[in-house]
Amino acid sequence: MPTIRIRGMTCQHCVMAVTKALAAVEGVTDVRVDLEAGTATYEESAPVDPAIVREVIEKAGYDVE
Ligand SMILES: [Cu+2]
Repeated sequence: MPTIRIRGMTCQHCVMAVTKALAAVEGVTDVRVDLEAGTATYEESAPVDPAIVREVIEKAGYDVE
């Protein structure tokens, strides 16, 4: 299960925004965002391009480390 580090999340609203952005990516399921750790994990039902994951998170307004 991929884990990514995300910068810029400060509250539950950020968690929801990142969760929604990730869940919308084809092949991504079971998104879990940890606000305190600044991480997100997900399962893959099909191969997911990490570049697309980075792109949607950045579009949502956060930075991927
Ligand atoms: Cu927030």
